[in-house]
Amino acid sequence: MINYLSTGRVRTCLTAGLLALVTVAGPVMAHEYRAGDIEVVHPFAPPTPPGAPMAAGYLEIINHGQQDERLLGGKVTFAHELQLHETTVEGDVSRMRQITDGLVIPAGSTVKFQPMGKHLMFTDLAEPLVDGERKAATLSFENAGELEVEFAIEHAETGSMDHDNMDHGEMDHGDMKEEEMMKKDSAHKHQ
Ligand SMILES: [Cu+2]
Repeated sequence: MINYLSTGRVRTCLTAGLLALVTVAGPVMAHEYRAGDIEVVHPFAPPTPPGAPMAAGYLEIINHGQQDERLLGGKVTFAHELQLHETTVEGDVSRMRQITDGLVIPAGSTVKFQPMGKHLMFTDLAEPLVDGERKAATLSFENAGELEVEFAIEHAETGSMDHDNMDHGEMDHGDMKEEEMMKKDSAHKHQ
């Protein structure tokens, strides 16, 4: 009904539906994987310049279960290691630390990996990540076990489901800062 359509809630749903169509129709398709109660949504990694020592990867993990899950880590063939990292910002200083004891995905929750937050780090890249390619990876979960996924190589803004111009600007900025930090931060060099 017309009154019904004019409510904010329905407009939001329609907008989301349109955006979903745009996402599916575009060159970059959302992709997802499932193992047990765990769903991995749209793993992606921004392209890297030739010779870059490492790359960041992002994804979303949904725990549909009643039990906490733990992401232990994973492996890839295009880099030496797949590490879990977290960026924290205190004042003007942002720091990255490696999460070595696994990352809890609480029951019924979604954990987003994104620029300037939790991210995956591929260390000692064997080859550059090229825009438009897909790279296979294996993620290891404590309960759900191993899950084969593919990372879409694409820029962060096209991987974002938040279709808001201001968010895009922040994400670009955040991504660049992170790349700069990756070059400078000796904690990120593989030993
Ligand atoms: Cu990092």
